[in-house]
Amino acid sequence: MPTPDSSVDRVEPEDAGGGARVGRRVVLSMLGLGVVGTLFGAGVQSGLARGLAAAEGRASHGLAGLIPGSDRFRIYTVTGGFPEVSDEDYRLSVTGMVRHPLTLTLEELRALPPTSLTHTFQCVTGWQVPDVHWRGVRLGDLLDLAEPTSGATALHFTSYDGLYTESLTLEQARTRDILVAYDMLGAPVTREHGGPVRLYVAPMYGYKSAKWLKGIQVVDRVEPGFWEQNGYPVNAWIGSTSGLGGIL
Ligand SMILES: Nc1nc2c(c(=O)[nH]1)N[C@H]1C(S)=C(S)[C@@H](COP(=O)(O)O)O[C@H]1N2
Ligand SMILES: [Mo]
Repeated sequence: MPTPDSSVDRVEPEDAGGGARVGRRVVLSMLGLGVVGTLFGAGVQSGLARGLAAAEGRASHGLAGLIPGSDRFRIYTVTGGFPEVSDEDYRLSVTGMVRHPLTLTLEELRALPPTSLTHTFQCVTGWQVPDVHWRGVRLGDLLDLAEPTSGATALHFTSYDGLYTESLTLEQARTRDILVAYDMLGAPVTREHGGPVRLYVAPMYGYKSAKWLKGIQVVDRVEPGFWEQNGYPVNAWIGSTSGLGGIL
């Protein structure tokens, strides 16, 4: 069972056990298993979780491959490549249900009040990297600038890879330990790790931390992200009962 790191505030699961399991059919077909069993038996759920972990591993074996980094991160990409976005060309947009849509350059992001944190990076498949230092702008601070309008309840994140997406509720997004990160391990986020800018959602499994962050759309309902459409729980709190970490 992974233990949440004590260096950041604990955030209790809001809807433990309620993680949506959409796209199970898709995952099962990816795994060549067909649609069998029931979603609700614990045994089946464990089997499904293991299968999903295998699917994530398989996704990392694209052209770019699974590259065990020297810092013990595994470098993931679902497209088989790493988008190349120069510091000069980088833009982050915050759009949708906001009073003030934003388009920020890297320079503008770096000029905003920074937040740093150190936390264990934890992939749902079981690997983790302790004491990773991050620096960036709190997602909550960006939202304060953009001012979501009434009726907004969720965020939809897109990536410069054109495929990866993620989601958070607006309430989750306002917790302290979520960064739009431009530094990692004391240096600019590398291209492999999702630079120049990636999301880092400290209290949740790694799949929430979208790399090559392109856009944040403020919306009125949670749209499950890439892995969530393939069966991962939308609720990704580390150690929550609906996470997969406890059985891997
Ligand atoms: N764009 C994009 N973001 C992504 C992924 C991905 O494949 N593509 N993988 C996710 C998963 S499952 C994990 S564990 C982390 C891994 O981060 P790393 O590749 O920097 O180690 O990135 C997350 N963000
Ligand atoms: Mo992951």
